[in-house]
Amino acid sequence: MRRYASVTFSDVKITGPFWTERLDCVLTRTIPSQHAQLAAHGILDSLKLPKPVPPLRIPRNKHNFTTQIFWDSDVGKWIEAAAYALSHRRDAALEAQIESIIDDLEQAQAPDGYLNCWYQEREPDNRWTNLRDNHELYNAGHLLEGAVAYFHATRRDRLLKVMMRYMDHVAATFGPGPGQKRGYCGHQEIELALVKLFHATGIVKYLDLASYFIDERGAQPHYFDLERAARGEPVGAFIQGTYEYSQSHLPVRQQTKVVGHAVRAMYMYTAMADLAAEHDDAGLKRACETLWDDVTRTRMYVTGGFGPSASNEGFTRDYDLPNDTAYAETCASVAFVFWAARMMNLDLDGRYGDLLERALYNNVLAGLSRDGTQYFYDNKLDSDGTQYRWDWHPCPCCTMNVARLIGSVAGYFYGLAEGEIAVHLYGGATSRLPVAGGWVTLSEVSTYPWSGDIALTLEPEDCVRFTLSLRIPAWCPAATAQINGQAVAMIPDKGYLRITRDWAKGDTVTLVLPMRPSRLYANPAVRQDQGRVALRRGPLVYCAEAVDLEVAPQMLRLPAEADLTDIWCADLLGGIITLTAAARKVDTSLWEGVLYRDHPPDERPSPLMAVPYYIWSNRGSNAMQVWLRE
Ligand code: FUB
Ligand code: ZN
Repeated sequence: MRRYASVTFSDVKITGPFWTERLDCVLTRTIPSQHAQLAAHGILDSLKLPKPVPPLRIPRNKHNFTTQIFWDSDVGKWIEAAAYALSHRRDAALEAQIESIIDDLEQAQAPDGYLNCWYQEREPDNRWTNLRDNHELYNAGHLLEGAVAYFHATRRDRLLKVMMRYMDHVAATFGPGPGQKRGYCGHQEIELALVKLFHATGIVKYLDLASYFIDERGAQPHYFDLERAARGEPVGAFIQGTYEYSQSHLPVRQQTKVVGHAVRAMYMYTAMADLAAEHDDAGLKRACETLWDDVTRTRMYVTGGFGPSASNEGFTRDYDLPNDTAYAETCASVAFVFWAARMMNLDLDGRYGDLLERALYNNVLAGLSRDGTQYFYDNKLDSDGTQYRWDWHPCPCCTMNVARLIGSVAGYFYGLAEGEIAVHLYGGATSRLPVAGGWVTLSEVSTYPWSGDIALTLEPEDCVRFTLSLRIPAWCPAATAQINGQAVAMIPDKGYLRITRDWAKGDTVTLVLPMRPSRLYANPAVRQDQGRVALRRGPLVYCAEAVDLEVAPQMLRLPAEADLTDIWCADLLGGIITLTAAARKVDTSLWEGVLYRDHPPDERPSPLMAVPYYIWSNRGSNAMQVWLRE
């Protein structure tokens, strides 16, 4: 069933200014600073076993839980991000840091292959006794992704071998066979990692284990019930008290609503889409499509954020998308990008690329400061100015997630199928791609997302016939294209312009995706957005920040008839396009000491300037709003 395969990031060179700047920042600033933070917070030290058990660094909460239990995952994610950096540019000092961590992990690994620094240090007798809460397999999944990425980047397989020994242990422990535990993790992640391990090694056992974990989830008798009873705990006495939280309330094929913890959900859907492709499993694909429609039609922020609620870090009700309390965890949008990429491989449908792009350019990028060292965990769409990015977090999951996605962003640009190259993302990239039995070098030059003028040059080794499929974003109804200066009929097929011809050296395709500032409105059922408007230009959603206004954005109104103008500001925030309009501000002068009056406030003219959402909060504490009163 898998019709398209992603072109791995290391086979695509980013050349455009937007992503080059973000990538350089992550490689030169974010990854080194994260290593320093991991060291400063005792996380690297926690890998050094055996040793006397030190005091907890992160105190337990009222559920007796500490996020320190998943420190191994932070290490795994950092190794993965660092491995992407090495694929771009080898760096002896960075490799030495990774090798030193591998020394510790190799040393820590138990003779039977088990490897979990928390359990081995603090609860050696409690292995695999609380899969529901304690992230044992989640930690393994992230270490595994790190190992696979490091192997791809360097061909060094020491960590990969450690993790294969561990996965052999996991495969022997879990499964439907006699004496095996019929368990799976309360925080999905290992499933998608095992698919990567299968791809790296070709060993089917790892794919089978991923399938087992996905298929067993939600089966009765419920494993988490059995495990709880074995621990002697009362029913329902756990952090969320519901299996929706971990999407284990039903077998995955029966799930039709996106519920619970958003990151868990997105990692699980990613693995489901992977397995649908691997096994040609139409039922699993259908489940993915149903869940995709559900979340993107009723539960997604305009910025590509997911999960409005802090209390479960996840989903609530349809159309419940509060702006000032939005959780919209950075990790959830990163994981949504993973899922969308898998869906693009199952089916070349522009809706996947459109929303991948929406999440990537907005909620994901907002998670990292311009200087690459500060982060948002939750991504509000309305702020009174009290939120600011932080340097680190007691639960630093989002930091390495945003780093690993930006470090590998080139891997989302292209897809390959029999006789076809699909271009999903634009922004300036070059790649040498295998197609129709030969090789073609494809160069795409653009300053996307600032301009939609895109120039593609094809250099096949020999003249060759294949299809070049170009995503035409749904926000762009007026796209045009030319081949060697001749207009092409614009008849996109499910969001892609598919051009089949004999391609020769030096052929050029010019694609123009006009980007005009435009207005977006939410379904009236989103009560928080009624009477409000959001602004966008191309893939970017905009917001108003107080620093650019005469008043806080909450005191502004953008009349429906106001024209929007886009302006390139070379000296602002490294060069961005701002949107401006003649807006109206509330006149507060008659409201001094008055709470209620019998007529509304007067308004005065006031200019609006809006900046891309992803770049907000880079100029100090600052009120901000995405959905403006109209
Ligand atoms: O539980 C591990 C990670 O920490 C989750 O994915 C995030 O939501 C945060 O809770
Ligand atoms: Zn996170």
